[in-house]
Amino acid sequence: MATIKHLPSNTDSQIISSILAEDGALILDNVVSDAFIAALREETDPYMLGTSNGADDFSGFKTTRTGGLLSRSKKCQELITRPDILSACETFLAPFCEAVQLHLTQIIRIQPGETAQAIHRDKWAWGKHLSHLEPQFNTIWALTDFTAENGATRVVPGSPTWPDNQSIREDQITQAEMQAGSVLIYSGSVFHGGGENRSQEDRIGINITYALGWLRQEENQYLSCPPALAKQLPDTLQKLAGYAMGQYALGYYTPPGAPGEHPEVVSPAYALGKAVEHESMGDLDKALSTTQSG
Ligand SMILES: O=C(O)CCC(=O)C(=O)O
Ligand SMILES: [Fe+2]
Repeated sequence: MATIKHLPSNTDSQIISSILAEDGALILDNVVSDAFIAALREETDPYMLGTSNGADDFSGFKTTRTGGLLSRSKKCQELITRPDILSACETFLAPFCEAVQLHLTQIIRIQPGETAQAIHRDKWAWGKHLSHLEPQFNTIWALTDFTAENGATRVVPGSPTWPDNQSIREDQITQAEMQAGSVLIYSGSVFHGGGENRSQEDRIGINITYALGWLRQEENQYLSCPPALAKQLPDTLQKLAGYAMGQYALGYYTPPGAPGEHPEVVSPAYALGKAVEHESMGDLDKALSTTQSG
């Protein structure tokens, strides 16, 4: 049976990127401490406990999914912007974009009795239109141990290049068993799904995913974290959330107001009260350059 490689937390981003391209998944062991997890849970447990179970089979009738973590949790913000993860993400997605963005934040709590989620590719969120490229870099941070019994993510290593209609055999599936504080990194193309929870305990993970800057985000960050909240974020997070131009002309807006009150065309950063270049659509030279950046 295929296995998921376990690597140390300081693994080089190039190595992460090449294993991810081939296997579609890997685990970095023991990246964050128990104290970090406790602090994150203190911030997020009230929201998790206030979340109802999913309303369909895919979301899971015994699974809670809690989002909006960009504005709800400082510890989650730390995870989102970890330089080692961002660097691996940027290396992995560089062939397909100028900039990466935050795609979603979600605490996934699989409760006892939950059945296995259907095996899928996360990039199907955009339909089956992206078969030819890799749009996504995903993490699930284990907040509890992930075991075969409690619903550790099921993964089909080596599946990123398989056709969308490939039928998956049970013997091709393994599970991302890992200790709390470890992280499963997986691509948008690998076949995988949440596991069945046959234990008496919750399996809790925090799913933080990133996508090509020119795609629509799965979690709408402008509504989950509107300008009034985004103003309080560090610059890197504002940009990752989407409060920046995606590339030339991508994502500009026209501020509402009286005639002449505002510049006609501005970067989303303007909504955060930032000084922006008036009437600028971004970096035209970069957009028209014939050399590839990635
Ligand atoms: O919770 C998990 O282990 C994976 C869930 C998943 O793949 C999904 O909801 O798309
Ligand atoms: Fe998934």
